[in-house]
Amino acid sequence: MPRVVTVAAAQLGPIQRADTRAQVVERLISHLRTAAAMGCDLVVFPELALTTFFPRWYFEDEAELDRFYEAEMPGPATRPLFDEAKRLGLAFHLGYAELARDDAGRARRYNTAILVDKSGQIALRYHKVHLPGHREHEPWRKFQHLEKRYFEPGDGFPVARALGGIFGAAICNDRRWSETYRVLGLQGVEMVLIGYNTPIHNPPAPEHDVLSGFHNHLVMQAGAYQNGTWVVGVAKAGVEEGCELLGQSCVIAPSGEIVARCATQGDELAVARCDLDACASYKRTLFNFAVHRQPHAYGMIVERKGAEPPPE
Ligand code: CDT
Repeated sequence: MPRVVTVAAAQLGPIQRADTRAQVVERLISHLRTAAAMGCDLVVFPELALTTFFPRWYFEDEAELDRFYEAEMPGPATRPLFDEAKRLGLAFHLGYAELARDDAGRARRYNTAILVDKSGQIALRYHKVHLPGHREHEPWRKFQHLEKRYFEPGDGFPVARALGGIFGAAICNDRRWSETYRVLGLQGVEMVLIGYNTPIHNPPAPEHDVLSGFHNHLVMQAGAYQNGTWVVGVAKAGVEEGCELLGQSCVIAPSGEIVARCATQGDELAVARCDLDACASYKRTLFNFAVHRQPHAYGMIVERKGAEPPPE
C-alpha cells in the first residue's frame, strides 16, 4: 500500500503584537478546515505561530516577556485547535515559545515545535538547536534578533513514527545547517517539518537581503535531496510590526524539487500529495549511507566548532 501523506504548508501572514491568542488560533483553525476540505492528513504551521516574532524587541521586564510563552500545551487558548484537528481527523505541526520549569522551579525557555498526531497526542517535541542573533541589546540594529537571550538551545534532533512514516522537525535557522538534515537523515527521516520567521533584512549583512529568497529554497532543497527526504518549509510572512518577513512556503520532494509553493505573503495553503516511498530510491542508491558514507573522515564535524585555517 502506498504511504501517501497529503500535507498542507499552512503559511501565516503577519501576526501583530496586539493580536490576541484567540484571534490567531481562529486563523489556524480556518487553515485546518480548508486543509480538511482539500483531503489533507497533516497541516504544518510556522515557527512561533501563536504570537508576533517577539525576539525583535529587547525586554527588561520578565513578566512582559512571559506573555509570549505557553506554559502548557495544550492550554486554554490552544485547546480549541487540538479539538478541531482531532474532530477533522488531521495531524498538525505547531511552533511556539515554550516556558517549562525544571525540578528546582527555574524557568526553561525553548523555541519549540510539536507534531500532534490524528488522535491528538503529541508524537514529537523538538527544541530549536541553532538559535541565531545575539544575547545583548544592540541598539544600532533596525530591529533586534534576541533568540540567544530568550531561548536555550535544544540538545538534538529527534524523530518519531507517525502517519505511517518517520518524521523530524527543525526550526528556521536550523534549515541553513547541513548537520540538521544529516542527523535526521541518519535516523531514516522521511519528512522534515520546518517553520520559519525570516526577516528579509539582516542588519549585520544587508548585502544578503536580495538573496534571502534564493537562500531559503537553496538550503531546504539541498537538505531534501542529500538525505532522500520530503521537506515542508512554512513561513510566517509579510510585514509584521514594520519588519518584512519572507514567504515562499513550499513542499520539497526527495528529488530536491519544489512540488508546491505559496504565491502570497498572507494566510495561504500549499498542498502536496507526498508518497513517503519516494524517499527509498535516494536512500537505497546514491545516498545509501551505510554503503557510501565515510565517517572516519568526518571527525572534525563534531570535534571542532569554529573554522581553524592552517598556519600561514
Ligand atoms: N527565526 C530565525 O531563525 N530566523 C533566522 C534569521 C537569521 S538572521 C539573524 C533565519 O535563519 O531565517
